Amino acid sequence: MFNKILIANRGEIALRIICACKELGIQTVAIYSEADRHALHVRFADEAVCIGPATSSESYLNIPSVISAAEITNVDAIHPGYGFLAENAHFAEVCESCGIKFIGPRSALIRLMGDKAAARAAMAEAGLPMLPGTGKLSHDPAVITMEAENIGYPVIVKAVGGGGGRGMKIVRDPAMLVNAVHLARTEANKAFHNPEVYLEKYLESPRHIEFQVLADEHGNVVHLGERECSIQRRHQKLIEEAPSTLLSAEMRQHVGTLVCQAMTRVGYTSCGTVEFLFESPERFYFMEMNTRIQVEHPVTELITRIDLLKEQILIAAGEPLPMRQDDVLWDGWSMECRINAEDPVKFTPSPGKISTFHTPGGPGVRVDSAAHTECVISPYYDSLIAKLITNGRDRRETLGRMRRALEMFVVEGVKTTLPLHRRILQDEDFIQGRLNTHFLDHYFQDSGKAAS
Ligand code: MV4
Repeated sequence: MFNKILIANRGEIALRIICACKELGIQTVAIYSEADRHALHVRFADEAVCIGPATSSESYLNIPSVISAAEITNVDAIHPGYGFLAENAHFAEVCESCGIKFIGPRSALIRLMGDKAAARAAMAEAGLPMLPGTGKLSHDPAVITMEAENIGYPVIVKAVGGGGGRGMKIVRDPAMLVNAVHLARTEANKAFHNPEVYLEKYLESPRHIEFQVLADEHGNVVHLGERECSIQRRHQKLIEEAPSTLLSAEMRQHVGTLVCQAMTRVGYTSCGTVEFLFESPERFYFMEMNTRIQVEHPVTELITRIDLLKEQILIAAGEPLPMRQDDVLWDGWSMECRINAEDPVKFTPSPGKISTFHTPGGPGVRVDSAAHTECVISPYYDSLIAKLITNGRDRRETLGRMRRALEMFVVEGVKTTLPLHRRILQDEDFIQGRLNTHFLDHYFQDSGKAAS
């Protein structure tokens, strides 16, 4: 087992990793930027190392600084959390070559899944259903035109180095295709330093549903069912729940089995998430795979009673999974609202000092947060200040708990997405579980759709 782990992250996920380490009897090392000197992850870790100035690129993203902190504190492993270096294959490779265990899959698998065209090819080969689409797109306008004709309009242009929606272009009119591809390449190059793009058939109003997996280093793979992530705005998820109102137990088992087979075929290890677009309860397509622990992992934890962080760490330590697929049981319902320090209308960050912070409690309520009264929400980092998660016997009870918890959540001093969540939780379509990825569009003047 690991003696000591360095946490290469901040905020709520750094605290969540510390929770898991404390329960496993593992020592923790926090790293922090000059802006985070007084942050809670620094207080709750056993040791802490300042690694640089507030700017992420000079601190949490600075590989030599992170590795140096790991070397001087003599840790066995690094947990990257989500964001920052979590899906940086080069960083995982550096850890591997320094004899520090990177808590995640091997660098080769991070690299594979980070290349969205290569991931599509690998997962198709491993048996997952795919939308009609291309590999890395040619530069020849005639070839591009022919590829789109073969797929059939509308098509969507996606960045090979992207994921999460940046640099996407929807094309409905063939006359716009070549220009859209050019624009997408330019944006992709700016955002990911990679101009490569690919085409996919565009689905008008799919649901975004993802499957959680755990795979150990001894060939055992289990799936923990799905999370419904269709409530998003500008490719940022706002609300997630488990299970999805769309899936029957039979479909869960069907998709879960395919996902486990695919993970076995590519030799995946660690926790991971396979994202799908669902066109109907029976028609679904692989979209991409995330090789990290995700923000929304608590909804799965609450209905399976499996501690995903503990399992991820134990897998990295070489332990065999303690459960088999038949041991994975789902009980009740859970939902997560992401509370961001943002203007809920303009969706612009709202940094500043929180003057009052009161979190709700009571039955079926969990709050994962590193915020507190008088804490400063820095403009340098992600604006997530808390995850409010509720669970209950069924969706109705879970929603009722979410409504009263949202009423009793007080954040003063910065603007937050709390009012938006309170509104969504009263929406009749939402209450009935009638969701798709464009659910939030009618809430805003600007349609929220990507430029097409
Ligand atoms: C799609 C899609 C429809 N068809 N792919 C990818 C990243 C995720 N954040 C959004 N993504 C989508 N990929 C195909 N083949 C629909 C979305 C999508 C979306 C697209 C444009 C504008 C807003 C959107 C909101 C949610 C999902």
